[in-house]
Amino acid sequence: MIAYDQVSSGSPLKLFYQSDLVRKLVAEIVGEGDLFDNEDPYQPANYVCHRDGDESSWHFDSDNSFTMTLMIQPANPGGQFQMSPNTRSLPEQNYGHVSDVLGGKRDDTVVSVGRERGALCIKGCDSLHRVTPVQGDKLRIMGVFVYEFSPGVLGDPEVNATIYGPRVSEATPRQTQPGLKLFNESHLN
Ligand SMILES: O=C(O)CCC(=O)C(=O)O
Ligand SMILES: [Fe+2]
Repeated sequence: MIAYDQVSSGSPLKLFYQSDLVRKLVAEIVGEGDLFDNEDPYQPANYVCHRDGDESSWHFDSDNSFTMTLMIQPANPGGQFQMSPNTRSLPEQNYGHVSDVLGGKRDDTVVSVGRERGALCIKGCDSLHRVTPVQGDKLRIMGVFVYEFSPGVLGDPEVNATIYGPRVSEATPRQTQPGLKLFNESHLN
């Protein structure tokens, strides 16, 4: 993960994220009203890089949110984005079906979503998904963007510590004053 504070201000990743045009376009697609930039120091727009052998295992993204990714450089080969659409339908968790997908018993429901360079993906939180292992020397580089439905939202410091490691956990006070800020759950799954 290359966190927001590590990306230079003139970077295309930040210009894209901060663009009113992009924010409005995404708000129209999502259809839940206005969107706001996340105000966390680390989370708003990140690069996620997968090297040879790296993968992301099956997971759901956090509830009540959407996730937006932009393929910057696909791997070759591997690094396929796979999903089993609508594995759950909250509040129904559909554990039986989830278990079958995880156990490889419902591969018939799994689709590979082609991600060419420049492909933007906006998805909800009900579909199990993963990234298959990257093979070879070509780095898989994905941009991940976090927009919010209300202003002033920060990331959860504990989640940030897990995602970004000691650099962040050592810089973040363990106790935060309740009620001052809204924390999202992690969108950066
Ligand atoms: O890198 C990807 O293709 C998807 C990563 C992911 O888990 C997500 O977009 O929620
Ligand atoms: Fe995810």
